[in-house]
Amino acid sequence: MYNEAQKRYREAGVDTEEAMKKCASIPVALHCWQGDDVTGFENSGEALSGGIQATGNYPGKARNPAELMADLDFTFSLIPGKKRLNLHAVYGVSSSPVERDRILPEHFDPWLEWAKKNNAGIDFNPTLFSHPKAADGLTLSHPDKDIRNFWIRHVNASRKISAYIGEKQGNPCLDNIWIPDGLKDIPGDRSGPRRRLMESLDEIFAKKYDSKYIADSVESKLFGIGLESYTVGSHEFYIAYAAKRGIIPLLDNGHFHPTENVSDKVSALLLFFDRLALHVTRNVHWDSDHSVRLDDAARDLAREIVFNGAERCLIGLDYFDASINRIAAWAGGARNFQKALLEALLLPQDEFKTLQDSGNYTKLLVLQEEFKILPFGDVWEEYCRREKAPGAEWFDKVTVYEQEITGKRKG
Ligand code: RNT
Ligand code: ZN
Repeated sequence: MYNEAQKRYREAGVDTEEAMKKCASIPVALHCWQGDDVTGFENSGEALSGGIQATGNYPGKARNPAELMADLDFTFSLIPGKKRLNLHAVYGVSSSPVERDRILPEHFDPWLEWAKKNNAGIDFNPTLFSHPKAADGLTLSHPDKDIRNFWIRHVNASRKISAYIGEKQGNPCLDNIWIPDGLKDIPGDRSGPRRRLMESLDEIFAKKYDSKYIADSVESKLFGIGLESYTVGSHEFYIAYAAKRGIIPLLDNGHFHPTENVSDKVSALLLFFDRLALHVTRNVHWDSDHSVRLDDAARDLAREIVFNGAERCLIGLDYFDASINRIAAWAGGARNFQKALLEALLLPQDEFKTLQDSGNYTKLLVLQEEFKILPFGDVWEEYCRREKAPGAEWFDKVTVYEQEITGKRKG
């Protein structure tokens, strides 16, 4: 089947071998927080806050580091391609409770060990939500300087951890700052909180680290639940901030109006930024964080990543669905984005460009449609086989894991 598919693609001017090789080299970071609904290991009893929500109560979520690591071992085994692990600061491992501004690199040593075993790099995020000091939806832009300082100390501690991880693993750890800050209703002052956020970030980034160890990014947002009228860290705020200060912008495709094409932003931003970070998710009417499907949004985004230089894009997944088997949501979404990348690598980019530049829009349209029905599935199965990842039978494995492990977890 693969040989036949290879022939069909070759006739269409595309090398399947090269596409598979390239696909296997593009790192995609898996977010640890799909395994436990963004709970983390603080055991503080704080509910998830910050205007984000994991809906559903499907049984079997990971309750401690050992369970989350076991689930991740299994999930990684279901996904082809080069993988990284994306951690949040509340996933530190410690025998006693640690305040957010006191977290230390050593709390993440168990994760470094895990990553080494799994041959994966680690990325990191400070956690500025699900905490009493973020209860009113304001952190780095809070009018109270003591609260701002607390969160500045937390982000400082996080960047120190990221640099430590980067040094240990021998490649930069992406440290992504997302804050929930916003207001439910129409602000009386839109400028003040933004100025305070800018000043907090400037204080944070005054501390310089070697770019061999850490890559800093800032993630914008449109709105949060309960914070619908105003978002301090809006798209314009962060694009301008990142451009002026030499920081990487991070686009989460759930953080834009549903009719906006995030894929279209990639080529524009990569003309002005060296690198672009991405959170890949699926927004259903709002920032709902559904597991990624192989839909047009995912395909278009993958195509722009591939066409504009995947090595300049730092790809991470970001969704948290608690209404279905969490591992199926995790691995299924990752597999779907892998499919989108492989599909994009199987397109004749140069030919598309030539057709466009010579004004042959008729053939450009026809060809793009024809490529949709080439035997992609056979190349995908071959890619999975070579990557020692399961093909279509991956879900049978999830079912067994559920019967034997996650299904037996109570509470
Ligand atoms: C929230 C942002 C952010 C979080 C994670 C948990 O809207 O997308 O990236 O999802 O940090
Ligand atoms: Zn995100």
